[in-house]
Amino acid sequence: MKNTFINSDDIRHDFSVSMSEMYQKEVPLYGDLIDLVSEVNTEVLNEQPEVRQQLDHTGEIDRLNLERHGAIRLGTDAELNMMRRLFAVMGMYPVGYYDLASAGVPVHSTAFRAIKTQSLNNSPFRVFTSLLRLDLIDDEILQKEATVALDNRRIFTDNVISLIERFETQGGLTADEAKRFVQEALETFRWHRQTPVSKSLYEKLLLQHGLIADVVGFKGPHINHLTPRTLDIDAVQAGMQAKGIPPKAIIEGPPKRSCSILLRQTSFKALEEAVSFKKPEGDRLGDDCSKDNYEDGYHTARFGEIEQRGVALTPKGRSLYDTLLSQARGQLGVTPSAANASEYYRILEQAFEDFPDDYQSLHDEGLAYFYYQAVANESEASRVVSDLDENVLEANSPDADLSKQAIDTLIKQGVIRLEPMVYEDFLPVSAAGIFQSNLNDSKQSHYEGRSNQQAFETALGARVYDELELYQSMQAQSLKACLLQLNDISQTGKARSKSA
Ligand code: OOG
Ligand code: NI
Repeated sequence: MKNTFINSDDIRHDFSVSMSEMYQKEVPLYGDLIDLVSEVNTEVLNEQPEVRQQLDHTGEIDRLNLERHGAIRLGTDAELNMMRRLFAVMGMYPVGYYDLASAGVPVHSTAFRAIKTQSLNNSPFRVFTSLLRLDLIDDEILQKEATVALDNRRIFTDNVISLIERFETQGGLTADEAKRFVQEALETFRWHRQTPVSKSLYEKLLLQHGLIADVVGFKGPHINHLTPRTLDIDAVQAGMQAKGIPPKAIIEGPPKRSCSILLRQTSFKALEEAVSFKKPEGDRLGDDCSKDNYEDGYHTARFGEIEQRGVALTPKGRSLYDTLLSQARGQLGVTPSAANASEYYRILEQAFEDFPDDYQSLHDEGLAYFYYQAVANESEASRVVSDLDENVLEANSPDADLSKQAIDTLIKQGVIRLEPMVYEDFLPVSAAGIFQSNLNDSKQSHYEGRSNQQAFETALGARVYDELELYQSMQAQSLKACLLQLNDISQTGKARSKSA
């Protein structure tokens, strides 16, 4: 008898719910943040029916209150490789490559996420995953000590590894296996108060970089934040202050606009948490966890974040975004901070006046990605379909300009509706800002950044998906489906008038 396997989207959904429950217990302030976000979202949906309608048309309304993303930091190639296999069980694949060394953070990263529209709507949960670059530490002795510490840890349970192998050989997991998988996988992301390293090693690592201490100093890649999606990040930022949740100084990303683009993010500051460092003599006593083998200390790394997502940009739109952002930062002249926040926002808003702020222009100028939806009735559909070039109708016209013109006309005639495609990825400059504001680092590190996507992919054991290609193909598919639907509506119309 053939086993029935659980859909990966459902495993991902269950995992993200369990992860959120675990994190709310570990970091109660994150629970307060979730409450605030859901209050603000309810208000926006009540007061702005057009926002509700748009989320309804794109299918995002149902996913709004689900978690959006989390982040982890890994220490070795082998950890990254197994993590890829673990996420594949949940239908999450590596998308994008982010080099953060050039921004002073010694990691490179990818995001594990679903890649199909329907899967994203079933569960949008994603994990920003960074790999530490010990090759950037200039102190050779410390580099060796860190390598030994990382080589000695095991971040995956034996059970999760056998379930991953089972998934790979069977091609899926049964209901019972999926349930065990979620519980076992969660162990990797749990917080461990007792460190496997001594306080003195931890402090040396900390002096190199807060991030190195956060990875090498712990038993596993504890989830360091979870991020719900809000429909009004400015309201949440203000609300945090009012609720005594200490916010990060500035909102990263583009300025406030009528048509949100890409991603805006802010967070509450990382908490100082009590940890127990292994005493040097504790090493000789093996895994004896008794209190006597540990001494008290503190670590700062875990926080809560909020994001507001907007439309995904094409390469042309993205390059305009990058130009305007760096123009604004250049004009400010220093890193944006609490001291210059209002000045920074003013400059940013001014710079972004050059970025069209209505969906029609974003579409017509090829700056953003959209879903195409057929909204014609039978007679309209018959009329436009009979006028259309066969090639355009089958979405395989060799003449791109002709197609574009024909589609633009259909949009103007109101038989095709445009809906913005939400940006599912991250932004390197913003990510660096998030890292920095949560590491409690006063110094600014510099790394002679050789970006190294190839080494990252070798460690991963796979190529990362190109996010722009994914959006492009989602848009192309949606256009094809939309034209097909127009054709269907028109055929139904014809059949009906014949039989009448
Ligand atoms: C990841 C920081 C980046 C984001 O949303 O851009 C990030 C980390 O702190 O490990 O999560
Ligand atoms: Ni984040």
